[in-house]
Amino acid sequence: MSMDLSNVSEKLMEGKVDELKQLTEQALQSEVNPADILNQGLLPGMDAVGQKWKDGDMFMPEVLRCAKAMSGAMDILRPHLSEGDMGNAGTMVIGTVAGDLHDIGKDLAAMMFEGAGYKVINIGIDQPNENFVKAVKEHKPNVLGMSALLTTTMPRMGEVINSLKEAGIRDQVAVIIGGAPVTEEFAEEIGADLYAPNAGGAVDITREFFEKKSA
Ligand code: B12
Repeated sequence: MSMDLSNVSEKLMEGKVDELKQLTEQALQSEVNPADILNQGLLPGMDAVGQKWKDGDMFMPEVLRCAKAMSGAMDILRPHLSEGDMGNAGTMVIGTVAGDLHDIGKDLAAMMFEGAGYKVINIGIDQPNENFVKAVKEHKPNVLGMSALLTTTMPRMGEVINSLKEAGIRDQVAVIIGGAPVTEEFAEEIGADLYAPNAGGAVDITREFFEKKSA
């Protein structure tokens, strides 16, 4: 059944967590195609949030509320989606490095990648270097994301990259790093493939990276 899903986008943009959950459930009960709920309702809403944020028309607390609404709706929708519905952009492993407990930015980045059709494995905060390597071996992602918010934990990112080299798997994965103190120069210095100053832009530069690679 088809249905106007702009109200799904609207509730997401207003950050109405419970109302969006109800709406998602109602749509499923009315036999709206789950992939349509995602592609015509949630994703355009999240895109618009990302754009407003970039333009300075929305602030962090509102963005977080929208992200929470998206996440709640996805919990309801996920069991109804087939692998194909989720998009096949690839797989991402993402985590915050050892000694670092900050996860808000990492989770936003994870959500943006999920929204762009990635299967995202979020390994959490304070992850020892070897856990990143283990996760890359296990899940064979095409993207590895690392987050650090402290100048004292940033060096862990370079160490993980070195461990990937030692394990002979560095070339199998594109490494993208982020977090407030991280810079483009730092990314270059430690041999990361990509750096993004914000979560919205991260998806775009990753897409460009793979397009260039396959050209
Ligand atoms: C919230 C917060 C906390 C919370 C974290 C809660 C949580 N669940 O995450 C708590 C209270 C736990 C905390 C603790 C500490 N914090 Co703190 N914290 C912050 C604060 C205020 C906001 C961080 C945040 O969430 N920002 C919002 C998100 C959305 O932004 P973001 O993380 O930068 O992420 C964006 C981008 O960077 C990017 N991104 C982030 N990660 C990734 C990953 C990838 C792959 C990609 C592509 C993009 C990406 O995308 C995101 C969205 O655009 C910052 C100040 C600041 N302005 O940054 C200090 C700050 C980071 N904290 C700081 C400090 C010092 C600490 C403590 C040591 C304080 C203390 N003395 O106890 C502890 C350390 C704990 C630890 N071991 O990690 C300092 C760091 C200084 C430094 N340069 O090292 C800061 C800068 C505050 C300051 N000015 O002093 N903190």
